[in-house]
Amino acid sequence: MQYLKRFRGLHVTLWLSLGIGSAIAIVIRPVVAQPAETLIRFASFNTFLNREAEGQLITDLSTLDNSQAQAVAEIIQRVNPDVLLLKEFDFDAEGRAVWLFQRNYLEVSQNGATPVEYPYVYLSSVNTGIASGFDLDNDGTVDSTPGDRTYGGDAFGFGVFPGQYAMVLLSRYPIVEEEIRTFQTFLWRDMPDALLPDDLETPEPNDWYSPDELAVVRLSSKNHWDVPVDVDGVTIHILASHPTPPVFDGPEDRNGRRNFDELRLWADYITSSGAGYLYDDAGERGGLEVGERFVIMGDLNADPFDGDGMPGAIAQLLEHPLVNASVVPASEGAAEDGDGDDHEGPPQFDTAAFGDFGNFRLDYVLPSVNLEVVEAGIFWPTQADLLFGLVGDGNAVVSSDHRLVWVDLKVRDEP
Ligand SMILES: [Ca+2]
Ligand SMILES: [Ca+2]
Ligand SMILES: [Ca+2]
Ligand SMILES: [Ca+2]
Repeated sequence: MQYLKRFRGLHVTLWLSLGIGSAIAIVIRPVVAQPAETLIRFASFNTFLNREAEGQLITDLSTLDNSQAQAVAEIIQRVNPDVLLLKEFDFDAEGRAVWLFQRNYLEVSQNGATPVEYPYVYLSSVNTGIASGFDLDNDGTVDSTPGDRTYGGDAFGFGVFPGQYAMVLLSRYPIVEEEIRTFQTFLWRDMPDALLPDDLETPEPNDWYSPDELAVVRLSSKNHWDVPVDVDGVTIHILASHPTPPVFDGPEDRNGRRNFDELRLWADYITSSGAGYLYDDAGERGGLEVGERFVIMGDLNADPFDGDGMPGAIAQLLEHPLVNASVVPASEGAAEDGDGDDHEGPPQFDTAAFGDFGNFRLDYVLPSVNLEVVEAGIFWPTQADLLFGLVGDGNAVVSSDHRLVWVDLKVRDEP
């Protein structure tokens, strides 16, 4: 593991490996009086802080000793990101759960780690668990009673109550609230050449959803946010999403197709000429201006090599000319854990551990080409590491079934 911390007046890079027989190196270099660039750590973490009942997360986080929340908080404290996107963090409109998570966990030292504070917080409602009023999973009934999987199957995004599996952005830098854009209500059918699924038992094409359903079916399974963050006068757009996993469906592959198009939304959004069809929740059209800086973050539920996603889904972003995917975050823990499975993908790049299904690369922090990557990594210690207990062996969830992914970016005044 490598941790990079900033101190007043000095940049201290501390290579600290807790494995046996390892070396420790400390490099101290002075910072010029008027720094022309800032080093910032961006991170994405699917925290698994979702619960089966509305309000349960608030109850859990009202304590100081929920062991899962402690492990999640310690991971965040150990990595110490500056801008952090949490996924699978249940939504409440007052932001009570995230307030409690900050006060009772992040701002409390976990196992001697330094507490972390995030003065800027963004969250919004998501499509998970919002009843559509239609039979979207085509099981023959419209389920509008929250609390079970058949309800989730008919919701705009899968969730057993409104707001399950939501997202939260935490930042040490100001969020430019008046310029936030969200795409919660953008309709799937309004994407040109959308990969609308087909009911294979009827001759008509692309008819899994009826015309009445397509008039309400939303593309984003949670939400797609463009949250601008002001880094010492430089605006960086955080493009946050959590596309649906490409599984839990039938031969029509409605979730695989949706995952592909949810990723395409960002590929089009960052290509100004291709984004004219997009409208946000305020009715404004179009995508990012040419030359803007951005970081696409999230559990994107798409592995470049393995799993049930549609071919080319994540390549829409990894191979996009405006995305800087030159540095692939890796970890020794993932390399150790994934060694020996039958996957094609290199195990050291995996970010999620799904037991018998193996490990997958699903979580991403993808900057724009006009941002320079200095370091990148995944919080996945090896078994010999003193911090291994925070992730465990993958057979039971200690903190999360996903790992925190981070990227250090150099932000210049002039790109
Ligand atoms: Ca239907
Ligand atoms: Ca149904
Ligand atoms: Ca059909
Ligand atoms: Ca793998």
